[in-house]
Parts: sequence; C-alpha cells; structure tokens
Amino acid sequence: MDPMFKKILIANRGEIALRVIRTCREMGIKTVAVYSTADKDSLHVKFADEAVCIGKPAGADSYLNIPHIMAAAEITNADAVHPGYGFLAENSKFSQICADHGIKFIGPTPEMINKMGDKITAKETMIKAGVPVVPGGEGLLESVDQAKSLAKDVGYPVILKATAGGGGKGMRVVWEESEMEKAYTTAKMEAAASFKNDGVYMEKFVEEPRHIEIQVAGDQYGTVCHMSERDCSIQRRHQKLVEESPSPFMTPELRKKMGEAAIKAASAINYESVGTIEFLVDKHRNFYFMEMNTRIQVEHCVTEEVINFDLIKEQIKIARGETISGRNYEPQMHAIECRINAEDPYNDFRPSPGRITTLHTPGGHGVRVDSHVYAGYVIPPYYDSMIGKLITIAQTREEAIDTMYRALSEYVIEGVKTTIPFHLQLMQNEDFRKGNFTTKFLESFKMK
Ligand code: MV4
Repeated sequence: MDPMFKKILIANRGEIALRVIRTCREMGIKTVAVYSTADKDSLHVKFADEAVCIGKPAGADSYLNIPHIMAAAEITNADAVHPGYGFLAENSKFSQICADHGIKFIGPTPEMINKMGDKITAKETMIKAGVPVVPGGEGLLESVDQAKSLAKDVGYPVILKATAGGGGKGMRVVWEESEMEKAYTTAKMEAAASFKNDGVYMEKFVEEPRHIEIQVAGDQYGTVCHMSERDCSIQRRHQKLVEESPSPFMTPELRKKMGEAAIKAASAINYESVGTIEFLVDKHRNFYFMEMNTRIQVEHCVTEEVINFDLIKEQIKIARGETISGRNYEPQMHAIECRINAEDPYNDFRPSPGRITTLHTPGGHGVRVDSHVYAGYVIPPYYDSMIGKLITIAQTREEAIDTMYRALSEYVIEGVKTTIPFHLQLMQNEDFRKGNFTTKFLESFKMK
C-alpha cells in the first residue's frame, strides 16, 4: 500500500466526522463523507471533499452498514477509513474487511480489538502483563453455586459483569448471598439479550471509585507511550458528562505508576493506534484495570489541550506507518470538557431532538468548541443527542472552571433543551470545585 494516504473516508457523522475532516485538511488529505438521508444537511457532508449517501436514517441501514460503506470507499477510491467513535469503531469484522479490501483501517487490527473486546480475555492478558486488576474469580461463572462459593472467597460485595459487555450493561452488584441467585440469572439474561453471549464473571465490588483513564499511543513497530490521564468520574447511567485533565485526584507518583501500567497494557497486545486504558481508582489510590477502548474517544480533546498535541493527526500518522518517539507526556495546562447534549436536565435528561432556532457559540481566551451544529440545524432523533463539546483551558483547575462558567453563560441554544443548565450548576458546586467527587457523585446531585 502507498504509505501516504491521499483520501480518507470517514465512516461516521456529527462532530467527530468534522473533527477528522479538519485534521485531514491540515495534512493535505482529501476526505469522503458518508451520510444517511437524515444527515443530508449536516456540516460533515458540506465540509468533506466528496460525500456519498449510504442509506436510511437508522444506524443499521447506514453508519453500521458495512457493505454500503465499503461500496462508498471503492467508488471514491479512498485508501483509508477513519471510523471515529461509536458505530463501527470497535468492530473487528469491519477492521478485517477494510484490510481484505486493501483499505487501511485507521485504528487497531481485528486481533487487537478482539483481545480487548472480550473482557475475560482482556483481564487474563492484563494479569500476564503485570497490570493490576480487580480481585475476583478467573474465567466464566459456571453455576449459581459456583458463584456463591467464589463470592465467599472474594468477600461481599461483589459485581457480576458480562464478558462481552462494557459500559455497564449486564452488570449486577451483589451485597449478600441471598441476592446471588437473582443477580446471576438476570445478569446472564441481560448479557444474552444485549450481546448474544451470556458469559459472566465476578469481581470484588470497588465502592465509590473514581474513573481515571490513561491515553496511550502505539506505533506499528512496538513503541508505546502514554499521554497522561483524564478523570471521567462525572457520569450518569454510564454516560460521561464532564471530563478533565489532569485529574484533581492525581499525584505525580500515581501518574507514573498508572502511566507505566497503561504502557504495559497496550504493549501486551502490541497495540497500534491511539487508545485508552480505563482504571478504577479507590480512595486509597489503588488502581485496577477496567477495560481498554481501542478507538479515539469523545473526550480526547482535553488531552489534546493539556499536552498541546493533535491526537487525530497522530492516529493517521501511525496508520500510515510513521514511528512515534516513545516519550511520555505530562499535562502542561488544565482542561475541562462539558458535553452539551440535546437533553432536558430538569426532566431526567430526556432526549430533546429538534430544530436549533437560535445559536450563539462562546469564544474568547481558553475556549474550544467542537460541534457540528448551526442555527437552523435539526438534531435527528436517530443517533446520540450530542450538540457539541465545550472545552476550556487554563493554567489551573480553578481558572478552567471559572472560564467554563463564563463560556457556558455565553452559550445560547434555543429550540431544544440542553445540558447547559446542568453544567452551570455543576461549575458552582462546592464539592465539584474542590475536586471532591467519585463515580457516585451524580446519583445525589439535584438540579435547583
Ligand atoms: C466496577 C465497579 C466497581 N467495582 N467494577 C461500570 C462500567 C464498566 N466499564 C465497569 N463499571 C464498573 N465496574 C468493580 N469491580 C464500578 C463500575 C461503575 C462505574 C465505573 C466507572 C464509571 C462509572 C461507574 C458507575 C457505576 C459503576
């Protein structure tokens, strides 16, 4: 294959499609947008050099339809595909089909995706590599009785997780033996329904953890580096709402240890591309491997801002066979990202799709907005409800929060409900401002 990419097809929509197009422009690479009929007026379609309609609105008919996307790549003569996040980004079959057609998948190989996609395989790989994992049983649970006897050894509370899962589906916390039978049965049923794989395993339940993840990059020649952490503890029902770097809970010693563990994790599978190692961190600063995301993530921008580095450019360079230096990166700034979603924070974050009638986007010093919307744009009901990401950058966490409050106050979006009122209240919350939060924080957060 020609080591230079002349044309990249972006198998995604929304802000991430636009994000990839922007970097391709800077690199002199032509772009192909694909779009569903619901997205014909989207900016990613207008900003790309070429655009191909790939089907009806439903994901299965368009952004998840591999034959339609491959046809678009072939007729436009694209030499690489960028999957963005979501949709086909962690689909090993898609990565394989791209390879079979001589089209470079800008991301990891199918083997790497599969090794991390199955959680028990990932955990076994991490144990072998010397990466700390949550104590628990090895392998799949075979019966309720086995689960009960294992839980006696591990110690309650325990958590049952689907091996094909991730992101919270098929999980059950079990506080005492009397709850085991029901939890085991429902976890298996949910796993079978969600993933067509009912395998579940057990771990000690870590109470009130923080979710801290390490960005990594690896090239095709075995060099891996880390790019520091993001704190993603501010989540609601496994949906992240705020991410920041550095983590207010981080210390230089912990960063060094977690960075080294993340490098071991990625090296263990010879990881190629940019990726993220997710850890649970308990109140004593013990950390445990949770899962690896083998894609670019929504929140990659906070890392870009604190280390002043274009992660999409890096991803493309790695895919075309360039080497990385292997040096690690420390945060030089503080960055916070608020996800601006078309959801009603006063109404259980219910989706609020529809037409944006008025739009004023914030700007000024220390403000970055990654968004694909414009005044008059209609947010379709078929996909996620993200309107955009508001990122602020400053020398200190306190200043980044103050800039965020100011920028949120400037943001005017009319026509749909948004998460802006939630973020305004969060930025004024005393515990948030002190950095005093875990993954349970939003369970008790009440809108005023
Ligand atoms: C855990 C845990 C506590 N103990 N595992 C949630 C999604 C999936 N990736 C794993 N998750 C958890 N695994 C053990 N052994 C708590 C969670 C968890 C969580 C993790 C990160 C961010 C938010 C969370 C919310 C609820 C539960």
